[in-house]
Amino acid sequence: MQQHFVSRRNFLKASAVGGALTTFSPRLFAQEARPDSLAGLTVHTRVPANAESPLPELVKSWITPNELFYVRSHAAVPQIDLKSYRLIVEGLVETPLSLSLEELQQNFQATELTATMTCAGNRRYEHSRIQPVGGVPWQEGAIGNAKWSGIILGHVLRKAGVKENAKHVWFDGLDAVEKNGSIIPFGASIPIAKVFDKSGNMPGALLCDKMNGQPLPPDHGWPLRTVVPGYIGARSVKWLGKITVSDRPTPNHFVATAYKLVQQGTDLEWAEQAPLYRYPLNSVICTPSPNASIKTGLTTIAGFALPPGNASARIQKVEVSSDNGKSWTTAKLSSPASDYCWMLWTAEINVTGKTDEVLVKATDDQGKSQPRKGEWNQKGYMYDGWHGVPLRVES
Ligand SMILES: Nc1nc2c(c(=O)[nH]1)N[C@H]1C(S)=C(S)[C@@H](COP(=O)(O)O)O[C@H]1N2
Ligand SMILES: [Mo]
Repeated sequence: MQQHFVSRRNFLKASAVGGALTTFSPRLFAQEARPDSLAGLTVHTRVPANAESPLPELVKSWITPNELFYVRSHAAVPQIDLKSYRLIVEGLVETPLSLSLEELQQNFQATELTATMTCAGNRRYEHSRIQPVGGVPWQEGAIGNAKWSGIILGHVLRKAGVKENAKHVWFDGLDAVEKNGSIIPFGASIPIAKVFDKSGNMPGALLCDKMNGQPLPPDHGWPLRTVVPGYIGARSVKWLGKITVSDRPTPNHFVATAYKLVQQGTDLEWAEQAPLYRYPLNSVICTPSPNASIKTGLTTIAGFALPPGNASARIQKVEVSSDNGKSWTTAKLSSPASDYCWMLWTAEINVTGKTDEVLVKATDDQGKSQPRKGEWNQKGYMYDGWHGVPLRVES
């Protein structure tokens, strides 16, 4: 065992580029061993892995291929041994459970759903144009639509027997996030009412072991993650280790403190704000790319639109403008309308010598449209203002 450790260290030393990596780090090793997992993405950081999808790739298909799906991680991919892996279910349940992946797969019925996942920080750089914010400076590519399969969380909780005073379900990852000098798991919780929600055509939460028909890639939470349709990505915990049924939201940093909309950032404001759950209505232009040179006349633009995160919400229309929002052209929706899923769209716009930008905005079936500007907040979450792409017009 010791020998094995040393040889990995030597291997790492030998393979470190320019001597940058001098001490053995098991957390780095996990990432370095898979140098290509982010190859198709625009990388912000490698360890932890934070990388977004190139926008032109995103609109090529309603389902986002795994290798093009954004990765948002707060720590390195944990090394998990499937032989000893157990999903723990505890808290306000009659019978706590400890299940191997195989036991989960054999004792519960598999199901599949298609849902869009997006990071609450998607489009964060827009906030920074108003006033600088920290965090990964996501552009518009921290979003994707996938077929998730696995086991309905409600079935597992029923098996454990939920006690009457249960109100929230906590999820703890097996990763190790450094926060204010200590190491914590990434965690989330959702109201138990979401787990058993019947308003959509799919379960409120899934214990997911397959993404687009393949075992979950390591970056996306192998061997098991939660998928919570309609909620910000942060509620879909990767490398899931423990589920706790409780009468309150989790005290984990990522619910108790992060993922809230605050402006001043006083202790009082942090304490008063509720954790974010559902994502908002949004739309983005994916092609042409910023500063592309375009000939005057008709040009095709394409993108996606995301209905807000409740089951029945639909995109009613997507509109584009080439004259700063004075006039709007209705886009053609080119993909299925499905609960918790984005729609792809294309539009023909007339580019003139005066055009310097194209804009998009979406309206949902409640008649609500995106605001011109998103509301700034300290952590740069939920940017939902009109998306604009600057163009260079060739005359
Ligand atoms: N254990 C764990 N789960 C996690 C995270 C994390 O860092 N650790 N990041 C969350 C955030 S903020 C998002 S947006 C989604 C991203 O999922 P993806 O990387 O599969 O796209 O995972 C969520 N689940
Ligand atoms: Mo996120």
